[in-house]
Amino acid sequence: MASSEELFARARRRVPGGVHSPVRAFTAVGGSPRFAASAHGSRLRDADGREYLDLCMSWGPLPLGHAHPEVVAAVCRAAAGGTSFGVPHEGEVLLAEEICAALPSVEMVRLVSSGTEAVLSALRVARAYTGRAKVVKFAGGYHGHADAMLVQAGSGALSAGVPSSPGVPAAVAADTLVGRYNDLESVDAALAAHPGAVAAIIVEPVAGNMGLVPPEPGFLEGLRARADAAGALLCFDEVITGFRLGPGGAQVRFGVRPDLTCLGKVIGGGLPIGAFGGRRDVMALVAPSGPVYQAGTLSGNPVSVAAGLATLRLLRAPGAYRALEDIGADAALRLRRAAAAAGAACSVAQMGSLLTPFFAPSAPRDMDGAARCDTAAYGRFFQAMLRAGVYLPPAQFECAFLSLAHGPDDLDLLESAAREAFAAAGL
Ligand code: KE4
Repeated sequence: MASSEELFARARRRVPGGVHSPVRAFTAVGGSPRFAASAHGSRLRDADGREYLDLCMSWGPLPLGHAHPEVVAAVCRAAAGGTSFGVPHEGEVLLAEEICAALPSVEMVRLVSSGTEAVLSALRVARAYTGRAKVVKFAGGYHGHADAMLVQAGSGALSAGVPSSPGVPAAVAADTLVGRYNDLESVDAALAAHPGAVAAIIVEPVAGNMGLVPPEPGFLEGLRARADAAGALLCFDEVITGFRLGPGGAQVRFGVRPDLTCLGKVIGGGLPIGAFGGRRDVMALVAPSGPVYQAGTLSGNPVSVAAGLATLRLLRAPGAYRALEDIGADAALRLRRAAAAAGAACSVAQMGSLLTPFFAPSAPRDMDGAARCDTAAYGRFFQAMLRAGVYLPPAQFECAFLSLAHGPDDLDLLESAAREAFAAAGL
């Protein structure tokens, strides 16, 4: 196999930035991206034969770890029976039933092929249901790359310095109102400025695209009350948190019932998927039961669905979610211990199997706080961890993901690598 450097050079000739998704390009951390050769469990092997402890884990779809044998077997079985039908099949019914059983707020659901597609579809049906055009999102919130969501977006849009992307028409951006995460007064201001005009409030119930920023007590409940008072729908973007922060995602963990939910990542077990769902009276508007058009050649793809069903089944094993919580807490403890030993200004935010080491005296509560982090320090830490054999998300404004495949030896490696990296990076 060609080396990462060779592959990156070839890729840059044919692919914008040499990658198929910007966050992979190491823009925020410097250096050249590693090209994967294979991955198993908690480990990623690159084209140069180097093995890393993986804490990016494909950005969230793999709570069981890479290439879980039962997921791979389910994928192989499904593929051998047909990789795509373009015709309804049992698997898509089973996955829809499983999502609705796990998420009480989701009475009906439509499968799609990405989180972006789930969000853009959910917002379309919210606009149709309310007859309104405007949507409230939050600075640093990332909901995929649909035009309306590339306004003060997080994740790669932020890391690449284009939170509000060129190419999004001003008329579209004008319908996207931006609040401050954990700041209900900012939502009041947006709603008051546009009375009767807001179709939906869309939020990551636990923000993962500024780095990990949990909701402060009362924030989600406050959004619920404000959506009700304004006649707007509340949409939880649970593409990261769905089936990760418990079988009921963040909405069950925090006890706040949205009108619409967007899912992705985990429900596809590492294969392309997304889903949007919610109240039956809202989803009934979606074609062909209603007039809101939404479609997809590969929606409900049998191979993606098989991987998702196998993943959700394994997550239902007794103690699986408890173990995910414990692994995440242990990983955060190790990083905090290493930072303290180094006297590094690094604050580790953690919830369940999500965590972010913020290079700041305290973990942020919103995008302004995240923006004050020392992203250059994160870059040095990332590179030092890479040299020590640990692959973190290549950007400060992202979450690290743990999995059931991350065992005690992995966490020991994480801690020893972090001690080395804090020292080596002069942090
Ligand atoms: P996709 O279209 O990438 O499947 O999902 C978009 C999306 C929607 N909502 C949330 C909360 C998300 O985190 C995402 C995608 N997450 C990023 C990582 N922060 C995916 C990685 C990438 O863009 O390559």
